[in-house]
Amino acid sequence: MDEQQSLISGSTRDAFATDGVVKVEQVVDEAWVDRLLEVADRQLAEPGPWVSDTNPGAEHDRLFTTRYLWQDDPTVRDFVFTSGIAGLVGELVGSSSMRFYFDHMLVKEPVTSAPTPWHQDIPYWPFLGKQIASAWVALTSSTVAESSLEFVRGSHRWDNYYAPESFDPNDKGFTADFEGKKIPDIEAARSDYDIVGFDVEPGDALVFSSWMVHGSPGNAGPNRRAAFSTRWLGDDATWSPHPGCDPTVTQADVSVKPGAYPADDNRFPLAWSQT
Ligand SMILES: O=C(O)CCC(=O)C(=O)O
Repeated sequence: MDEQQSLISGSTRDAFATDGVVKVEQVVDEAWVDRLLEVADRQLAEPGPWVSDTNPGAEHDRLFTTRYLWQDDPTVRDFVFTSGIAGLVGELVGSSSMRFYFDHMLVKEPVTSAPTPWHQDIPYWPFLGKQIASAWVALTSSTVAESSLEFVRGSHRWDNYYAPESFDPNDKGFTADFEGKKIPDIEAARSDYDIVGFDVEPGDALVFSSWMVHGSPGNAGPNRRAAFSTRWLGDDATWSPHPGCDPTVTQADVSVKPGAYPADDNRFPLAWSQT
């Protein structure tokens, strides 16, 4: 992905602004995919501290996520700083620079019943800003019918901020402390929404606004579904810690005051800027 600018056409940028999500095909090469799959294997065998796991140790029916690996895992660190993914997201959100927030590995073992609940990312995070987005990179093939991501098209423009939902139906975790509006039951009224999903191949990226309502079904298929999401902060991001947000980085960890741009090079390093 050396020439990431040439990968994004004006129409892709327009689609991102209108829909809140785009698929960029084959933007991450096979060598990266293989290295990231090894990270997934290592984490499944020896999970880091920030894990959500619906069925620990099982080979089936398990939604496993682990996050915030970049400070300790050299592969993740390399991916964040050298793969070109930061620039891809920066171009799409129209920012002149991108700081990194965190990485998130998501694995659905074969025949997993747990869906990823419909949610918006931004209320989980101690930030506000419209140029905050994720790049979800497929590490395995998946179809919408099985376990790929779905989005409510244009929901980044709804001006809503819904209570975070835990990915583990048996453990509300940090989301329990949030006080706010519950997300509507999208699944029960799918035809009321403009839902768009993407079949993906390894190396495809779904880049989406942190305000987008999105989710995914369980994994009905016979193979593991794995994806690696990185979370990015553009020029308009402001530090906004609140009850019920992700505790990986708290006020005690940062040199930033609430309401300020997160110019903290230790916690939110600059990974890309427009030259
Ligand atoms: O992979 C999934 O099922 C969910 C991913 C997700 O919600 C995200 O990357 O924000």
